[in-house]
Amino acid sequence: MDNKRFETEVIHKGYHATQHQGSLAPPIFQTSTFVFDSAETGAARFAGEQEGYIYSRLSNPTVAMLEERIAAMENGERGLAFGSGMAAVSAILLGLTKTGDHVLCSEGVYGCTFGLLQLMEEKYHITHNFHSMDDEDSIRSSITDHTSVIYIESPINPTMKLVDLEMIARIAKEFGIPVVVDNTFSSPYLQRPLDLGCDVVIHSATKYLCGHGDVIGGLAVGKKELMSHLAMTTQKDIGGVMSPFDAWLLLRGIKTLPVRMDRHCDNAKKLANLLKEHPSVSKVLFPGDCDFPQYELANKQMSNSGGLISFELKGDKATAQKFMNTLRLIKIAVSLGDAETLIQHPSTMTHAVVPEENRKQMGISDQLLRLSVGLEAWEDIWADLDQGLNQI
Ligand code: 4LM
Repeated sequence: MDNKRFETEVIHKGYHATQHQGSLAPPIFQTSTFVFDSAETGAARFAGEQEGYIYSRLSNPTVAMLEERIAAMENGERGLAFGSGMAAVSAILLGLTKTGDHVLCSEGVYGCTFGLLQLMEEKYHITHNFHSMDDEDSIRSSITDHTSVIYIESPINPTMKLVDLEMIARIAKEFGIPVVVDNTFSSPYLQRPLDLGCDVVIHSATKYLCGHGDVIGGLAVGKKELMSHLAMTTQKDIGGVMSPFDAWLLLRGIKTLPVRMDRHCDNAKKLANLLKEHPSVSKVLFPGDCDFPQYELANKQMSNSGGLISFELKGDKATAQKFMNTLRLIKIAVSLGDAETLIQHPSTMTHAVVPEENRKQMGISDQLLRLSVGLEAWEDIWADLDQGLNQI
């Protein structure tokens, strides 16, 4: 899908005027259940013999519109909506594994995904290991007879390390193992893992897809057969589904994803360059920086470098916290992809649940900060960062 088509799809896909009496804004079908015109109709719908809505945990017209839209944006066959990014991650991971299986994972994931993998190991004996995923032979030798999923974030939260998605998909195909990619940091505007051969894409829709910091939601896209199976098992029976109102807010936010992402990316490039030059900053981790170790890979698989910058200060945890407390415009908050610039301290916030030893292995130091660059004038964001950096 080229960008022109993408920019049109984000506005129109899934909208069927005849179903909405011409309303330009889609209706919010705020209902838990749907009335059957007869007992036989209800029975036929439950038996899958007749199309139609039954109950909003199974499907809902507003949510279905969002699912159709995200499927088009990721160039996949079927989308599913969940009540949070973690509901999507858990439904997919639990749906693709059973007791005794093994998950091969990128070297770093969001803190709650780390927690979920630990829980799966403790309760269901589904093991996992983290792998740098930069050497083909080493990846092949880490795949065991029990490996049932390869799970990847790229860029990885918060270290911004990348995984070569085309390479992983090629290796996984040799073994017949599905590759699941959490594409939250890029959004489908910048990176489309299914086009690179991966099998399932997950989003915390809470982030760039929403864009306005007012929804918690998750989305997943993949082949129709697999997603339909997940819809009738882990989505329906665990039940972490999205509300119609949240789907409506997401449909609205998604319309402006391309224009917002362009601005996030432009702002982040300017700020990354300025941070690099500042004497209080020891390291900048940003895929759009030509000194970034995986700059070539970023150019290969992402159409732009995104709106997240992680950076290390010269100093320690106290330096990082002191710096955050000096900021005026920039908000101290977890989450990302909002209009407001947000800063957080991964080792005590998003990745606090990850034991220190694992954090070190992933590259999360106590002086690492993650900046989600917002849509404000970059000069104002820089003025705030600069005054803070000059105080430490
Ligand atoms: C954060 N992240 O980093 P829900 N996948 C990735 C994520 O970054 C997140 C989730 C899934 C942050 C939240 C506090 C790569 C979340 C989970 O929060 O369940 O929508 O997404 O700041």
